[in-house]
Amino acid sequence: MNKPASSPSLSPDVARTIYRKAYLINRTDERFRAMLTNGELAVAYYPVRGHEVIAAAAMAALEPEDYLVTTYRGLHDALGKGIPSRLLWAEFAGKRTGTCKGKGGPMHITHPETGVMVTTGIVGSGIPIANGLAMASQIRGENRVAVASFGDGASNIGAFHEALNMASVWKLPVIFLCQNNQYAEHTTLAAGTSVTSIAERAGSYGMPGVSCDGLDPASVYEAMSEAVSRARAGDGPTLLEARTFRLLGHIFGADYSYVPKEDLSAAEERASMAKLRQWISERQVSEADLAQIEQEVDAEIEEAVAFALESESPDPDEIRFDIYETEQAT
Ligand SMILES: Cc1ncc(C[n+]2csc(CCOP(=O)(O)OP(=O)(O)O)c2C)c(N)n1
Ligand SMILES: [Mg+2]
Repeated sequence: MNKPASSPSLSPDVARTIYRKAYLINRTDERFRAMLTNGELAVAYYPVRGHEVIAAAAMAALEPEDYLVTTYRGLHDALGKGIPSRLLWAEFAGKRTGTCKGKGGPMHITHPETGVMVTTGIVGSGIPIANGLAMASQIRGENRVAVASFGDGASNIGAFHEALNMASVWKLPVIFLCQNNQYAEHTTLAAGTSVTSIAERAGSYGMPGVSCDGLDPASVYEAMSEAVSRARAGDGPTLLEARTFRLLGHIFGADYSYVPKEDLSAAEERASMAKLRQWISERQVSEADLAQIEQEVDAEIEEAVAFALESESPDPDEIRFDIYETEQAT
């Protein structure tokens, strides 16, 4: 089932929220890459350019207490879900003030207060974990939904198929959000995946499969809102595919000359932030509102960067603490 393109039903408030999130993600990603280029930070980083709208619009359809499990390419999801910038930056910089006291780094962001429960570097491994969170919510009667965010490549992993089957049998309140960016590392979708639309795979598990345009805020927001309502009503899971294009290499600094130039420039044009800004301004969001959002977000990032840089690194003596339950810092 394909979702229609933009609908005018998205309210100005939601449009404002989506723009704030998308702008924050875009600027954070840009600032981070600049700092890696300048040598101010040295850490493995998976750029999220091209994924801003998916995270901003999908997470805008959730409540703060809903759960999220994401991946190594997860900065956009974590920020979209509402993780505080300064805690995220401090963790990315490996500082003790970060979400995981600097011991997790970018691939292991966890912040239960905003529902960011797990970030994994093992492809596909977060999907069954989201099932577990959804099951906990179902057993406790909490009405929270769980979102598993993953890539197109992850839909070829066994854990994806096992998790979709069980979620459907148990009618779990879970949404499988596949961010299809057309590449899994250096492998194209066509070279490694038996279907052209990941949403088609839902049919094998008796759940709705929806494909939306990941560069269109209304398409993502509406598809996600529908999946959330279904989960909250006790009607079970949805596989939601959001189509986009990975605009940079798999990991920061990697060569991506294998990506056809014409595909890249077409996607860059569609994913332009100026285009998103224009789209938002047509939803009764004034120029003054947009400028204020940008100013506030820019200040938030600068404050978070300063906080991360000024914070202390963890003491090497605590390396085993907070890993095993029995070995805690006193
Ligand atoms: C189980 C497992 N196999 C292989 C890898 C190496 N690996 C890291 S990212 C990646 C590609 C995943 O592609 P996709 O799911 O489309 O996510 P994307 O990076 O495009 O967001 C692979 C194969 C891994 N981390 N885990
Ligand atoms: Mg991919």
